[in-house]
This record gives sequence, structure tokens and C-alpha cells, in this order.
Amino acid sequence: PSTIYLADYRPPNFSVSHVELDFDIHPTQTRVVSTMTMKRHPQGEAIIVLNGFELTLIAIELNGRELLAGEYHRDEESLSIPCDEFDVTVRVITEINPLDNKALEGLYRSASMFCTQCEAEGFRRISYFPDRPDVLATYRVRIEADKAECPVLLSNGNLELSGELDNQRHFSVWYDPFPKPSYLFALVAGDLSAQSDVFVTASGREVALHLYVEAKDLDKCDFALEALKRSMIWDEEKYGREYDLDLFNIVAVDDFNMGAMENKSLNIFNSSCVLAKPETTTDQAFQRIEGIVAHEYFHNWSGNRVTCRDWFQLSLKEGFTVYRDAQFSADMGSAAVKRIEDVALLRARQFAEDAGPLAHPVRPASYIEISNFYTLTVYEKGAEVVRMINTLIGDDAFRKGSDLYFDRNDGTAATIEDFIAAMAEASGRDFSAFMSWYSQAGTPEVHVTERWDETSGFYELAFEQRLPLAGGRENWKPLVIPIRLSLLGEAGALAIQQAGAESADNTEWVYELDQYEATVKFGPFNERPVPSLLRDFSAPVKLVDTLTDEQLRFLIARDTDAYVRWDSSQKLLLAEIERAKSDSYSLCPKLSEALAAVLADDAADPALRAYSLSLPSEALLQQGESVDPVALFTAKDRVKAAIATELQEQFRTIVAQRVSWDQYQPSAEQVGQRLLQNLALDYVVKLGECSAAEAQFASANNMTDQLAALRSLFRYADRHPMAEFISQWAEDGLVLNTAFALQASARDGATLADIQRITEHQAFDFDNPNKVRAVFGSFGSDNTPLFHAKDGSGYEYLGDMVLKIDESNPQTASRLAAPLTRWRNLAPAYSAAMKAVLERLAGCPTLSKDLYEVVSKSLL
Ligand code: B3K
Ligand code: ZN
Repeated sequence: PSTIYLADYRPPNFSVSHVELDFDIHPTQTRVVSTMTMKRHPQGEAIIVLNGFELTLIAIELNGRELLAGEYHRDEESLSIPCDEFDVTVRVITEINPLDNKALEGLYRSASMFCTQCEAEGFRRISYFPDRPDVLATYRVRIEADKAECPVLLSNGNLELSGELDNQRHFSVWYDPFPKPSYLFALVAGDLSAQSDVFVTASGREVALHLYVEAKDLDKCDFALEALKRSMIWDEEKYGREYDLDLFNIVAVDDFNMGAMENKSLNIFNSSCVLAKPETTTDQAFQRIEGIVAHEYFHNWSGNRVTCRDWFQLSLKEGFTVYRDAQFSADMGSAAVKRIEDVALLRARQFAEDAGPLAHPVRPASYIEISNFYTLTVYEKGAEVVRMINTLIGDDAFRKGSDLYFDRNDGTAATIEDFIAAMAEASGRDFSAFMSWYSQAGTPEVHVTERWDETSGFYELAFEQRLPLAGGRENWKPLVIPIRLSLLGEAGALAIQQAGAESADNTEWVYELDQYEATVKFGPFNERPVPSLLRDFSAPVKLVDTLTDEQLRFLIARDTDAYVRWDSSQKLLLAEIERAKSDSYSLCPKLSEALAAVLADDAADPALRAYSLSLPSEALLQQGESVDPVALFTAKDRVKAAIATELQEQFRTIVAQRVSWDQYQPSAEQVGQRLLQNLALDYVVKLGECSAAEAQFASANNMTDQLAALRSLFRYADRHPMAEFISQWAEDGLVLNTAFALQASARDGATLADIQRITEHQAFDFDNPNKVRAVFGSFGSDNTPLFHAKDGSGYEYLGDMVLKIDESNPQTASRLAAPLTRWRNLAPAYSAAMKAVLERLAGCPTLSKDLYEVVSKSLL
């Protein structure tokens, strides 16, 4: 497989201004006729290059004349036509087989419906086309299908025409007036029911909203439609972005590689990311659904109206849109809670990616398969970079910059430079040094040391940034790192005499570290301050400080920044897990006191209290060198048991006084309360006390409480109601997936045969990404004892499954392989066994491009 480089970007020879697409849909033989109005670029070469993959070519015409075999060149992935004219019409007739398409890219069948997924390069599986995001065309799409099988026929834009045909067939014609790249094309045909609503935009445009689902799911539509309307209002108010068509459709699909897709006016969603009702959907899923609905909607501007010049610019739309959806979720619920959840994810998973063999910059310089670059780095770190821009220039300039970016680039395919230029112009700030955030991979460390001079009262903070990769400073430029900070005294935050200190009383300041080393002097003070650093997690860095346990406990108790309070408790818990590797471990009494105080603080947000008492994830623990995952797992379990024992009275009280609501709402208030109650329940079950959990399992009126009870019992008790749960929800595929995931993460005494048994359940399906991820994704990342079994059998098993899935669905396979790429971080015994599996995969002659890239780069 060949490598594509950013540095090689060239505009296309010919672009397409308009395309007429005609689909004659039959399950195994769908005919696609594409008529493209093309124009040669002034500097373009005299050759039309079209991409195409696994297509049956029936005929090709240039300006109305059918081309003979010698008049064009065709290989596995493209078709090119020498052509020295400037304005041409190209017509291509191809045939495809949606039923056999298990890669779930291009046009495929999911249950009884036909649907498409084109980002990034799926359109080339539908027809020959310049399948690149810098070719923007208007589309008219005619769909013809069997009327009984596919009563609903949808594509982008507005419905122009529909009608009946002979042979029980019918058709509809759609026209999308907004020029778009092929990756935003969509088509859906099937037997679907819709729940509908209306939204009136700020300027008075009435937009019809439809959520299309299978009839059995009609009772799971309310929440997503409400979330959509909230997103539409929010984007008008916060970013001045109004919706631009009279129609907005969402379709729920069971077989989908990702969460959802922002096709112009026809968003297609993985059903797990849109269908919801209290009985079957957890609080976390409700919040995820709200965030994803918003994310896809926000793409209408950040992605669709302004798209990306090439796939290296992916973070231009994804980083910005993730930042926008995070701001939205913060506004809809608790900003502090949302921030902590995002930081926890970034640290656990993006930091690991950034330290592993597949580390890449937010704007990668090269790729083999672009699907492998829809990563936490491009999305989540990309969003952190946009957040830093906002922090550095302030809210007003950020909004001005955003307006300028949309105005100036509307209807075009832009680059990250275009985004930064707008932000620079709106703020008057020079971003040249900042740009290294886009080109340097790895998580920087910021080392900070304090110096306190008792006699003068001056207090200094010395900062040093260390960049992560080998090669030293000559290969790296220092980054611009905004460090939001306060200095805390006995009576609260001290006034900081620094220019630009942010808050009205000068107690908070954003320090910009833009050198390798720098020292800042504060004071004089008449007491020694405790520093509160990187408040609200103001930059995606690892802060390495020398704070004592006592200072950390002070921050837990006294800081006003929720992130710093949480982070301080996580630091103490991490240190505690380290200590718990020793058999003679016992819980540090001072930590126990600090945690007890957090738990008892009724004035604080219950969600924040719950997160402060949640142990760091295994993904976080397993970062570092020569890691022994099983030893860490055991140590974490000891800490958990010790906390359960020490704080048992408090946990029991919370469980006994549990609040429940007749009217379930996924509101911040209820979600926080359930989080805390279910955390307490989990600790109580850890002590071996099961009755409260059993009662909760049986009587819960919502999935959050039912699943929480099941999870604790399943993990820590011998008798658990898993079988009951599975039979209760036998008809609900999405709930069964959560049961599969929980079973696959079983830790005590489970065997590989148990995992295999899950895949023999009748509801399991190797072709369905949600099910495959539920079982093998959970196995690889949540089942430490079995996956990291000393004999290497867990690695072998995941390797086998990845190979099996790669035969039909390379995108999903290559993602599932991620846990196998971390061998370099592991202690020698684990490392050798994991590497052996990778080498076996590497030796497979049939690997997809996707999996080849992941495996080969992991072994480099
Ligand atoms: N843009 C899509 C991702 C498509 C991924 C294709 N491999 C979803 C999103 O980020 O909104
Ligand atoms: Zn996105």
C-alpha cells in the first residue's frame, strides 16, 4: 500500500460543478448512472481522473460519445480519460451490489433498508467520481426502487418530484442547491417510519424535521428531536449560524461503522447514537446522544458550508465541531462535569494514542488509509487546540474570528491556515508560534517547581516544557501553552499582580508559556500560596508538579476550580494505587479523611463528588513504561476494597437514602444524583452486600439504575441477574449490546470460552459493528485479566477476531486492533507475547490497507 503526503497536495485537473445521479435500486444489482458537468482547472493537466473501487463498469461517455476500451485507462482504484477540452460532460454507468457490501462504506443494506456512508472515500464505491473533498458540486438524485420494499426514498436537499412506475416501483428526485463534496452525499431507501417536528429559524424559515426509524423504534425518537431543536437554537445564539434548507432529516441505522454522519440535510446515525427512552437508555447514553445530534447538526456550517480542502485538514471540521458540541453540552448541563468527563477521556485514551506507535499530529503529514485518522488526536486534541485559541484571544474575538471564517470561506474547501488567519485577524494576535500544535505529535510535559522566599514574601513558579519524542530540542519548537492559574491562601485566592490577570479581583491569570523555560514571580505575599495550576485544564499537557500530598488535599478541600479539585484527588488515588502494589498495603488515613470529606459535602455537585471518588481508568494506569497491567489491576482492586471498607458507613447511608424520581429526566441534577448513588452502591456491593443492588435491579424504572445494579453484581458478586437481564431485553438489540459488553469485560474467573459463548448468542452478528465492538472492544480494553493473560492467549484471541472481521469490515477491524499496538509500554513477558501476535498479523498476505497500516506502524 502506498503513502499519501500532505506535501504532495495538488488541485484536481478537472472539477465537477453539477452531477445528475440516477439509482435503480435492486438488492444485488443496483445500476448507477452519473452525469457530471466538468471543467478543467486553468493549471490542470489534460487528463480527467476519477476514483472508483469494486465497481462494475457498464459504459462511459465523453460529451455524449461512448468511449472505447483504448480511450481511457482503468486500474483497481481509478479511471482516467485523456481530454484536452475545458468544458466536458462525462457520463458513467456502473453496477454495484449493496447486499454483499459488508464494509459498510458506499451503498449497503442494513436490515431491510439501503443506506450510504461516503466519508471519507466511500463515494468511489458507488460510481466513478473525483472523490476528494475539494471537488464541490450540486447534486440532483433520482432514486427508483420497489415500492413495497422501499416506500421511503431520501437523498440530500429538497424533494423535487416523486411518482409511480410500472412493476410496483416508484421514484423520487432530490436536488441539493448547496455545492458539496462527494463525501456528504447520502441516499436512504427503505420501509421507515418518521417522527416529525418543525423548527422556525431566527429569520423565520420553517424547517421540517424528520427522524426516520424502523416502526418498532418510534417510541425512542422524542429525545433526539428535542436535542436537535436545542442545537439549532444554540447555534443561532452562540455562533450566529442559521439552518439553510427547509428540511432536515435524520435516519437511524443499525449497521454503522461510526457514531453518525453529517450528510447535507440527511444525517445518518448509528441507532445506538440516536434512539433513546428512559427504560432502555442510560444517563450517559442520553448525554452522548444529545452531544452527537448537536455535533452532526453543527457540521452543517463547520464541515458542510465550509469543508476541508483535503483529508489532512480533517481537524479543521472535526476539532472545531467537537469544541462546539462540548460548549453546547456545557451550556445544557453542568459545565464543570462535562469538562471533567472530557479531560478524563482525553487523558486516558488520547494521551495513550499520542504516546504509542500510531501517534500523529492534529494535522497528520501522511497516511496510508485515511479511515485510520478519525482519531482521538484529530477530534479531541483538535478540539483542545481550538479551546486554547478561544482562551488566548477571549470570547469576543473568538466569535468575530468564527464569523469571519464562515463568511470568507462559505462554499469552499478550506485549510487550517484559513481558520487561523480569521482568528488572527479578528484578534490582532500572531499565531505563527501557536501553529506547532498542529504539526507536532505527542503530549508535552510541563514541569513546574515552586520557590518561596519566606523573608521577602516573593513566590516564584519555574516552568519547563519537555516535548515528547526522541531527537531533542532541535526537532521541536516550543509550544504556546496557556496555563490558567490562581494562588490560594488560607482565606481564598490571592490577588496576582500580573498584567492581564483575568478575573475582576485579579485572582486568576492565564500565563502563556511560550519558551522551553520561564520563571514567573508573584507577590509579595504574607503567606505561602498553594498553586492552582492548569485550571479548567487550559492546555492538553501533562503537568508534572512537586506538590505535596498535603497541598493536594488542600486543593481538594478549598479550590474553586472543579477540575483542579478532581485532578488533585486523581493524583492522590494514582499514588495510592502505586503503593497498593505491595501486599502489606493499607489505605492512607489522610486520604481516607479527604475522600470522606468530599463524600460528605452535601453542598457540592453530586456528580463532582462521584468523580472524585472514582478510581482512574485502566487505560490511564497502563500508560508509562514496562507496565504490568495485571499487577495494576490487582492494586486498583485493593484500593477499591480499602475505600469501600473505610467509608462503608457513608456509602451505606447514601444507598439507604437514595432519591428516586417518578418522572425520569436525564437532567444534570438527576444524572449527578444517580451517579453518586450508583457509585455508593458499587462500593457497597464490593463489600459483599448485595441486597440493595438486587432490589434496585428488580425495581428500577430506568436503565441507568438497572444497569448500574447489574454491573456491580456482575463484577463483585457470585450471584447476579445477567440471564434475567438478557431475557428481559431479548427484543431490544441496543440493550443486549450493553449486556454483551458487560459479559465481555467479566473479570473474575471468566475464561475465553465464556467470551466465545457470547458470540454464539443468537442476537450476536459478526457483520454488525456495534455488536463486534461490544464484545471485542470491551474484551481488549476492559478485561485486563483475560486480555493480558500471561500465556498470551488473550492477545491471540483478539488477533484472530481482528483478522476474521478484517475480511469483511476493515475499518472496524483496524480500530479493534488498537489494544494490540501497545506492546512497547508493557513489561517484557506481556510485550513479547503481544508482539508475536502483531508479527503473525503482519505476515498475513490478505490484510486490508486499514489493518496493514496499524500493524506495520506498530512494529516499526
Ligand atoms: N464525519 C463523520 C465521521 C466519518 C468517519 C468515516 N470513516 C462523523 C463525525 O465526525 O461527525
Ligand atoms: Zn464530526
